[in-house]
Amino acid sequence: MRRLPSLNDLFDRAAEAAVRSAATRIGRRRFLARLGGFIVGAGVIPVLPYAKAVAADDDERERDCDYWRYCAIDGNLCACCGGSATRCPPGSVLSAVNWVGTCRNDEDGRTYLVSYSDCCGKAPCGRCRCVHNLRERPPYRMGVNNDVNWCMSNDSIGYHCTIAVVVGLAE
Ligand code: ABN
Repeated sequence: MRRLPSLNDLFDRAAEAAVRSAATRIGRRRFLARLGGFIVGAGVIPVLPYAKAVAADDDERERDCDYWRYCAIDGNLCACCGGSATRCPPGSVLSAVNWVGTCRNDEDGRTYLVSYSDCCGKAPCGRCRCVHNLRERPPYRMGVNNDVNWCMSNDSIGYHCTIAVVVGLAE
């Protein structure tokens, strides 16, 4: 009695036929190039959701006012305004001057110098207002006071939001 082909056999035959036909139609070199692309692509695609998940975690941390880098911030988090903790949103410009804080990162127990800059030249973002005054000094020491619109030093003085860039270890 003749055995019915299994699903695996059918897949094997279909794949073989497709590969043979592609190899004769497009030539060996181009076929091998496409096969290489397919293999690399197939390896990368399963990684994408993971990479996205990691990026989403980072985004979420950067929108949280209690994120360690924001220990001396006073402003609206640019991460909630189309930018990130370190990047001004499109259409806004970094302030020419900024202020600094020293923040402890509980993950590694070390203290870092963090530079805060305002992003300017666009209507106020208004989202994620975040105010911490750790080690803030009175306004006569302006570089270590955060209750100032640092866009005043720019051509376009409108305040949009604030970013926090780690400059280095404070110790
Ligand atoms: N540096 C943030 C900010 C902007 C305007 C007013 C107060 C504080």
